[in-house]
Amino acid sequence: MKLALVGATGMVGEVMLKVLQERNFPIDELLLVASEKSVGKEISFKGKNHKVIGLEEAVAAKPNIAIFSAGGNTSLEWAPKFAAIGTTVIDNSSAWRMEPGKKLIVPEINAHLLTKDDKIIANPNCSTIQLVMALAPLHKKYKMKRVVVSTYQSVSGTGLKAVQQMENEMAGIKGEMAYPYPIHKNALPHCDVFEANGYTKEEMKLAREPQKILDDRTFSVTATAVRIPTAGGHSEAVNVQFEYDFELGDIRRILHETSGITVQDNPDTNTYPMPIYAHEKDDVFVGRIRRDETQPNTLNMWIVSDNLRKGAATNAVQIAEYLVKNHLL
Ligand code: 2RA
Repeated sequence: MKLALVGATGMVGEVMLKVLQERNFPIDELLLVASEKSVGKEISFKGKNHKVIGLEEAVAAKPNIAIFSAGGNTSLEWAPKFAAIGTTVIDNSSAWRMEPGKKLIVPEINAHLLTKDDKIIANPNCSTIQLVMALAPLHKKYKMKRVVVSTYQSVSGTGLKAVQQMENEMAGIKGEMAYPYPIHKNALPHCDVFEANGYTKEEMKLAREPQKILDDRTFSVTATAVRIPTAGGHSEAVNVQFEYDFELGDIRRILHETSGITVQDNPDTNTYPMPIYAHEKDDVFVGRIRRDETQPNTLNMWIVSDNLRKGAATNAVQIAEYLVKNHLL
């Protein structure tokens, strides 16, 4: 198996290498790919140093799989070039997610849709993945009508520059700004750019991606995405109205029984998910499960997950594992 990691020098790329090693993904040859300015850099994987190469050289090497985490523009230009020579691309950017004919995959929910013909596969947005991981099994039984979600997103979702801004501000150092305002001791209701409808791109990803993943447009999602100065993961306060009424015990049972979900929910012992403890884990953690007494068939819950792992790297590697296991390459 020849695997190319495009965006190897970024935060997600770094986590991707960690996850590939932890899960012992079967790699005979690893190609670490980045922009020209990083070509020649050395990165260690499984105790062996690998020199970073450029995109032209990576395409010429004809990898079996190329996992991209290099931004939308690079994906739009280069994913088709890899696909054209038979490489299967798993892309972390938003470039292909809503493209008709491109599949948007969370393996626990819809990996069964994948075929040998899928040469560009989209990894959903991190805040979408943790949301649908918890909602999918509940939707199956109780049928969602409307979801209201407020996110509390880690600076790591923006990248290295944002983490550096937070650390500089905490240390009282003036440095480069990733955000229009200070992030230390602050909360920015502004993730990604604003669209004409007054929502941010991040909020519209949460409004659009779940319907494609669950293949159901009978429910709607409205979101407010907020950046907060944490480093461990994204948190979400979710209010979901169902078609049918539910028993809280059954909601908890369904979530307990869902692979990839850990329920942490006991007010008597102050047990609930927190990003500081979700950091570097692959599960999606759910707590604060309670009925919304203000309207029928409605549930509140709190969902936390490491946005760089299940929100990006681990989900992409799980897609690659599914392709290998089911001989779809
Ligand atoms: C963010 N989900 O958190 C976006 C991209 N990683 O900024």
